[in-house]
Amino acid sequence: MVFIFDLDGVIVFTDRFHYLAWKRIADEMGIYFDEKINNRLRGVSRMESLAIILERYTGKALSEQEKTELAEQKNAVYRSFLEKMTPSDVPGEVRDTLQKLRAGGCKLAIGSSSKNTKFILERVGLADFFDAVSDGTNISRSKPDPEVFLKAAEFLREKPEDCYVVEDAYAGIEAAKAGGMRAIGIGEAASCEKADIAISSFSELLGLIA
Ligand code: B16
Ligand code: MG
Repeated sequence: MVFIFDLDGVIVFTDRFHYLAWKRIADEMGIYFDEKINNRLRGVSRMESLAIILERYTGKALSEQEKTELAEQKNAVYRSFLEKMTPSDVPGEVRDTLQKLRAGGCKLAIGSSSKNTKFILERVGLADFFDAVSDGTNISRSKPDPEVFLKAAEFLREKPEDCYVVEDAYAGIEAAKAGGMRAIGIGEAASCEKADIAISSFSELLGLIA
C-alpha cells in the first residue's frame, strides 16, 4: 500500500507552534485570534493563513510588502520553536506505526504545505525515513488544491488512485479527493464527511494492511 502523510497535525504537533507564533503577531497588532480561528489555518499556506487572521484587522490598509514582513516575522517566531524540537516530538505510537508500515512493504511519503518540512524532519530524526517528500517548496497552489499530493504520487511513481492520504485538515481531505486519492481523516478531519475512512488513533492504520 502507498501512504502519503500530512506532517503538521499528523506526524508532529507543530500546530501548537503555529498557533503561538500567529497569536504573538495578532496580539501585537491588536487583532482578535483564538484556537477556533487557528483551526481554519490547518493545511493552508502561510500567506493564506495571514489573510484569514487579517479578516479581523481594522487598522490602516497594509501593503503587500507589509504583509510579507508580517509573515516573515511569524515564521521567525515559529522557527524558534522548531529549533527546540527533538526526536521525542514524534509520538511513540506514530514512530512505531511508521516502522511497521515500512516493514509491511508500504511506500511512505510526506505531503505538507509547509516550507519548513525538511527542517522539521531533520529536527525529529526523520529526514531520511520517507520514500518521497512533497512540500510547500515544490508547489504553487496550496491545499485544498491537490498539487502537493499529486507531486508526492509522482515522486513515488505511483498512481493517485493507489494512494491513501492521511490528513488532520478539512482542506487536506478535499485536496486528496480532488486528486483522486483515498482520504483518511484523523484529529479534526476525522469528522470530515468527505473522508473515506476516519481513524481516532494513528496505529489504526495497521488495520488497513493486516
Ligand atoms: P509554513 P501541513 C501546514 O502544514 C500547516 O498545517 C499550516 O498551518 C501552515 O500554514 C502551512 O503548513 C504552511 O507552513 O509557514 O511552515 O510554510 O498540515 O500541510 O503539514
Ligand atoms: Mg496538517
